[in-house]
Amino acid sequence: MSINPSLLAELRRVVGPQGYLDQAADVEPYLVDHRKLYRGATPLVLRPDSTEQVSAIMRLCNEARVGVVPVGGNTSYCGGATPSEDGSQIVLSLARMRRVRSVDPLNYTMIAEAGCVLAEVQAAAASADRLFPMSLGSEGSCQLGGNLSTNAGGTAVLRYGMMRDLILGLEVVLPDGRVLDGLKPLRKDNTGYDLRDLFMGAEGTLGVITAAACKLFSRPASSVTALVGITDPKHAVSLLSRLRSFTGDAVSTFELIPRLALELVLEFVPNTANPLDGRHDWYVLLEIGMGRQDESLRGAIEAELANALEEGQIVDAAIAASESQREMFWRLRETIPEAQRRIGASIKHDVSVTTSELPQFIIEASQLVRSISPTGRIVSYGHLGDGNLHFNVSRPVDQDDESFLRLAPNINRAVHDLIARYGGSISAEHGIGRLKREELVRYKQPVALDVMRAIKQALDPNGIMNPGKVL
Ligand code: 2HG
Ligand code: ZN
Repeated sequence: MSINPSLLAELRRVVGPQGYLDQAADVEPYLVDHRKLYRGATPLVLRPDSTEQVSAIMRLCNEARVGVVPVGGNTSYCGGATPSEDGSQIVLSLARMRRVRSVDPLNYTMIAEAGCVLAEVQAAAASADRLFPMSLGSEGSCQLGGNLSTNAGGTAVLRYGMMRDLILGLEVVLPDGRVLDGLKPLRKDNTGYDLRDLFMGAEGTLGVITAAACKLFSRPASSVTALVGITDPKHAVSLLSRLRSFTGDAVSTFELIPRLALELVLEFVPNTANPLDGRHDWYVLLEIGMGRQDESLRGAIEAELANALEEGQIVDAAIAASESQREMFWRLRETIPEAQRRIGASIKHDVSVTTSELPQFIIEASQLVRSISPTGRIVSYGHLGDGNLHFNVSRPVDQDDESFLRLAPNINRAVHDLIARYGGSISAEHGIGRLKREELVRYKQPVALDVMRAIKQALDPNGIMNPGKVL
C-alpha cells in the first residue's frame, strides 16, 4: 500500500527543505530498530521543528488515514519506533525540536522539547545547579520524547521514580492535529482526569508528545559509589533495606550484577577493571547521595559496610576513591548489554516482582530456563531496588544463534508464566512496542485491556498513531 504522492508533497511543503528525508541512504537508519528485530519501510521521514508543523502533519495524515510512527533516539528495545514493512506509514522524528524552552530553578522545573537528547536535559538542569535525575545507558543518544513515550526507567528510579514521576505536564499533538497544551509546571492541579499520564507509556499510540514540564531536584552535594561482592541476591535485598534506613532513603542506585556479567564486561569493554580482589557470585553497584555537603558520609558508609561484612551480609566492598573511579564503577554496570551482545544472541526478559521476592524468582526462573536450555548462559542483572530484573539468557557456547533463538517462545512462556504466578510484570521498563503485543493480551487483565482500547478508540478513531504497536 503506497502513500498518495500528493500527500507526500504536501507534507514536504509543511516542513520545508530542511525538514524531511526521502533518499534511501538517509531514511535507512529509521528502518531498523536498536535490537535489529524489525526492518520496516517508509517513503518519508519528517523532521518538523515546531509544534505547529507537527500539528499540520497530523491533520493531513489523519484526513488521509495515513499511519504516523514517532521516533526519538531509536534506542528502544521492543520495536516501538519502527515503521511497518509495507511502506504505508510515515516516520516522524522529533530530533529538530530540541530547545530547552525555560528553566525555573526556584520552582525546580524546566520546560524542554521532545527532541532534546537526555544528556542535554541533564546538562541544562546542572547549569542551573539542579538535577534532572533520569539516567540510563543510552542517555547520550536517547531523546526526552522517547523517554516520555516509553515511561523510561534507568538507574535512579529507586530514589526519583520513573519518567511518569518526573513530569508535571505535557504538550501533545493529538492525532487530529489539535494541540493539548498541558505544559503548566504546577505541582498541584487537581482538575479532573490525569491526561498527562495517558500519553506516558503510550509509545506514541495516542498522540505526539512535543514538550514536557520536567521536575528538577537539588544536586547531591556528597555522594558515595560502591561495588559490593555478595554470595546471594537475598543478601542484596537485606543490604538495600539496611542502607535505606541507615541513610534515610538516600540510596539512589542499587543494581544487581551477576558474576558472568562482570566477567563479560571486563573481557570486552576497554578501560574496565575489577576493583575487588576476589571473585564473587554476585555484585551490587550502589550509590548514595546527600543533598548537603557531608565530609563524613564516606566514612559512615564505610563503617556500615564493615558492619555488613562482619555479619556476613556482604563479602567484600570497594568505594570509589575518585570521580574517574566512580565512572569506571558505573561503566561496569552500564556496558553489560553491550558486553552481552558480544557472546551471541540472547533471549531477554524485562520483568518485575516485589523486591522482597526477587531472589526466589531468580532461583525458580533459572531452574525453568535450565530445563529448556541446560547450558544457556543466564545473565540476570538489573535494578534490584525497583524489583526489576533483566533476566537475559545468552546462547550456549556451542550452539548457533538461530537454533538457540528457536527456544525463545518456550523460554519466554516459562519465564512470563512464572512472572504471572508472582503477580509481576512482563515489561517493567522497556514497554510493549511491537515485540510484546501478544504477551500483553495474554497477561494483562482483560478489563484493563478493554479500558486501554476504549481510550485508543476515543483519541485515535482512525488508528493512525503508531499503528500495530502496544495494542
Ligand atoms: C539496562 O538496564 C537496560 O541496562 C538494558 O535496560 C537491558 O539489555 C537489556 O536487557
Ligand atoms: Zn534496565
